[in-house]
Amino acid sequence: MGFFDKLKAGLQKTKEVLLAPIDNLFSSYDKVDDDFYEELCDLLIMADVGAGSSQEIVEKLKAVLKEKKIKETSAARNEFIEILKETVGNGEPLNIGSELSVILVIGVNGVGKTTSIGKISANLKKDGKKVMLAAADTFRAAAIDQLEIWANRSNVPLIRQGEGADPAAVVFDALSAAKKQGIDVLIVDTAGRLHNKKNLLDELAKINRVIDRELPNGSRETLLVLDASTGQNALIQAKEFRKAANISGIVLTKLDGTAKGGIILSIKRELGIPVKYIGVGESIDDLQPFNAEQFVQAFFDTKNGVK
Ligand SMILES: Nc1nc2c(ncn2[C@@H]2O[C@H](COP(=O)(O)OP(=O)(O)OP(=O)(O)O)[C@@H](O)[C@H]2O)c(=O)[nH]1
Ligand SMILES: [Mg+2]
Repeated sequence: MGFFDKLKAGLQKTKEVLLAPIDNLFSSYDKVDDDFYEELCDLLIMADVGAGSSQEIVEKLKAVLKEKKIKETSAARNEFIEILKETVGNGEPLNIGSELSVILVIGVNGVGKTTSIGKISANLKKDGKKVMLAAADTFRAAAIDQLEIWANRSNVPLIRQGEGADPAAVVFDALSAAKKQGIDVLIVDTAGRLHNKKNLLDELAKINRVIDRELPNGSRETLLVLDASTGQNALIQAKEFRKAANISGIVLTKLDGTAKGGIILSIKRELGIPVKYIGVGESIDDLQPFNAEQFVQAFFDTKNGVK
């Protein structure tokens, strides 16, 4: 199965709670009216789109339909699809320069940081980049071993120290090794769980200071990994991490099998950060750069039925 088919299959549950009721709504009304808009807004909110974003989508639809003098729900549906496309925003490419670039990967435990790093390495390697990984999640020995498995899988070097080592020191080592070996992209795995939240945010700040010092002009990317199945909670996590890091992109994982994929419609508005990758499964090719056009197409492709 190609990525598009996996995406389509993965979005199935979200379609059941978001698309199917909305399609029912569009077909149960001939013409749009206030009740229609109100019901549409409720359906969006129930599908984890978030109250603010849901209202904004409905207001935009109202404005467009008024401007184009559209009253029939059949024509309104096409305008609705266009608005959703706008709302998810465009994917943006990774900020990778011609010199050594660093991708710092952050997020709470279990969201899919290490797995995503493995998949991004494989992606970048396919594009001809020389990739290196840094195991800066030193909180658990198993975390380091897990990253090593991914490093071996995509055949890229890994810089590691022992469990409990200072993560900033691991990053320092990795930066020196990467410079010596002419690496294009160094990807840094970080801990998602520490003794407390303050430690975690302080540690990230320290890692950032090391990168600032050792690679002042290098291209930087800080990817926050969010688990789509946590729905609106993911936004709360994002707001916390923002306090410690300048997040440049979101990796939205686990869109497969969740009914809460509607979260993707509130990320741009609530965070103003582009979604750069989406994940739809556990294997190496299940993470791809985000493409809004493809996403919306997969979402509305009902050739094989919504259910
Ligand atoms: N279904 C599905 N599972 C995923 C996806 N991405 C990651 N996972 C799974 O989620 C689990 C956690 O992934 P990890 O990569 O270990 O998460 P982490 O953020 O590194 O976790 P910590 O190291 O504990 O902070 C693993 O079982 C992954 O296989 C995805 O897109 N879809
Ligand atoms: Mg991990």
